[in-house]
Amino acid sequence: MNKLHKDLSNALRFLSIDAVQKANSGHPGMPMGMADVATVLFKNFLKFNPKNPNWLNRDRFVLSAGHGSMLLYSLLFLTGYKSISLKDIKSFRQLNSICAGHPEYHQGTGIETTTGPLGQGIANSVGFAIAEEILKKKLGRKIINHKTYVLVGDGCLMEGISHESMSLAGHLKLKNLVMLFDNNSISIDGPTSLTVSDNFKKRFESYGWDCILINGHNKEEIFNALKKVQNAKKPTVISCKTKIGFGSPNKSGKASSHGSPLGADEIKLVRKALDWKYKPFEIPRSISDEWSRIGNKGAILEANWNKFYKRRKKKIDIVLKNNFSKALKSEKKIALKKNKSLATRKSSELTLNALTKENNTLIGGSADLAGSNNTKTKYQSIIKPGDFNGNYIHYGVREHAMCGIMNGLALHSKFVPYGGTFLIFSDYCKPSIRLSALMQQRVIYVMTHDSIGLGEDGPTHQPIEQLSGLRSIPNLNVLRPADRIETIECWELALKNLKTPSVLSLTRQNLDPIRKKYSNTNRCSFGAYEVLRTNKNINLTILASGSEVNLAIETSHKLAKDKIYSKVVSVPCQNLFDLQSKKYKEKILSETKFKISIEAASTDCWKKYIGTEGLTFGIDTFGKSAPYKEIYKYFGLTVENISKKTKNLIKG
Ligand SMILES: Cc1ncc(C[n+]2csc(CCOP(=O)(O)OP(=O)(O)O)c2C)c(N)n1
Repeated sequence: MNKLHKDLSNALRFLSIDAVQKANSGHPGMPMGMADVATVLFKNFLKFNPKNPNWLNRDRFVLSAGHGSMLLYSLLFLTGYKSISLKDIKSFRQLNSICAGHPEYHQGTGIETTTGPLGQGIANSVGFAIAEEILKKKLGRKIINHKTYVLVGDGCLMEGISHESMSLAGHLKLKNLVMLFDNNSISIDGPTSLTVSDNFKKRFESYGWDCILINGHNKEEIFNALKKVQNAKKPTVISCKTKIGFGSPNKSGKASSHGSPLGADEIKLVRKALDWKYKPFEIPRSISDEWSRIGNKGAILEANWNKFYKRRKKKIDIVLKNNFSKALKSEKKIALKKNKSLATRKSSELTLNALTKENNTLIGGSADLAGSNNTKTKYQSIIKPGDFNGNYIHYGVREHAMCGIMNGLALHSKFVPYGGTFLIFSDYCKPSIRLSALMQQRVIYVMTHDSIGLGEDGPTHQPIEQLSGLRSIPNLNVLRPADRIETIECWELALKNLKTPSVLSLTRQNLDPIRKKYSNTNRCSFGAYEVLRTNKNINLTILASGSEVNLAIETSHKLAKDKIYSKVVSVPCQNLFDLQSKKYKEKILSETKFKISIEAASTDCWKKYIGTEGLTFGIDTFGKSAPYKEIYKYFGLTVENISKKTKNLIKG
């Protein structure tokens, strides 16, 4: 091993060791084990410019094994990213430090995505690689031609999402995707032989990936493997046999180096073993200069690229332009003219038709439910193996991967990914939905069959607690429109909220129109708004969402016959309503003492609105298998039952 390589990789190791020791928590083992691979990658292959972390044609480096975050922070600091200083490294894992426990995405910092939940980074990187291929088709190879490198551990590869994502990546022949597998055979509980006997090579090859086996501490082998993948015809795993905690006399190769500080005494021994004579956090000038030189090369690369980019900038801006407003406005007018009973999943399809006719930054898809989720429009074509002219992805029955991949698509450039499945399977998507919200990414989840209204498929397919659960995720808009106009408005909200992902909760069954007059204002943007009142003076407020707004309207009319006057409030988005002014919220909620809510799902999230004098009509058990009108009846979600109980409440 030559001296320069040793110095460069040891700089990464010791920054990581010292930061973890100072924080008194963290994971030194992985950075110590993968320092050699990272050094060769950044020194010889990775195309990046620390002066412009947003450079469109940079290679993406994703640390899926997010617990090894100090490896990434050390690389970013040493190569000259402004986002991370030595002071930041010294405040690793402290409040508000950019060097958080696990990498947290912030645009323009070099941290490409938030990782930590193992395996997510793999799905994200498949999204990056797909985005690269689509963009390359649209803009040409001189503008877009880069790779995505994803560093994964044994843990990432044990997670189901790795199987789903890698299988799709192999199928699509994502030759620009390179996985660096930290094959150290250690995880937290000890050797991976406790749990895994996979033949990795066969596993990867069966997905359609190439697999190169190397010694992850041999500079030449690392170099040769990375050189080979520059002309890959398939996605490739470089399986790097490494020693976790490399250099630690007592802890290397052991789980004890995985997730705790090495300890002062052991660190002294590592310094000796690796011949590192410097104090904690000290990087000698000669070594830091070398790392800076590595970072500085990127500016030249970008400057050369810029020559082409500038020439074509106008065309690129047109290709990447999102102009959704015009399409949505005219769709609203058309919808009012053809106002008939329609399932909101169908209304969503009609909206998407209008959107995809004009815009090509929308990348649609579904987890094998394209026809049921109504996500594919006549203007979209399919992305196929090796052919990225299209804008619709058949994700297969891989919900979790779909959502992680959509995060990658959104992070990569200006693409707006949307993908469909049944609302019940949001449970299979949740870890990635949560990350869209945490990363403030505009990802749109089209979730149909959103209640017992789906009928005969029964309780396994009928969402109950999903809406309440999703609504409690910070920075996620759960949009449940009641008719075609609300569906258009909800799509507009999903597209306009650039830093908030959305779940569109849509029905299988037809719904009668609620909104019959054109309004320029997006009324759903208030989260809740009045759709009907049976008198000027009222003594009841009925809150409802989606398919239950019609039920609320009928109930309101029935109660009026008994001189109980009410207003009906459609609540397409609780999250947006909660953000309204105090005055607006009071106008909606404080007019009457009595309030009831109707939603064919868990009543949990309605309790905050109805107060102690109210009633919630919903379902707090599992659903039933039957024709849907019978199930509504079974759970008391009928005009008769709701009006009877409400009358008792008010009249005592
Ligand atoms: C989804 C998920 N489950 C569990 C964890 C907790 N966890 C963090 S690291 C780790 C073990 C990872 O092992 P490996 O990938 O081999 O990392 P190494 O020990 O080589 O650093 C676990 C279970 C997590 N971060 N994410």
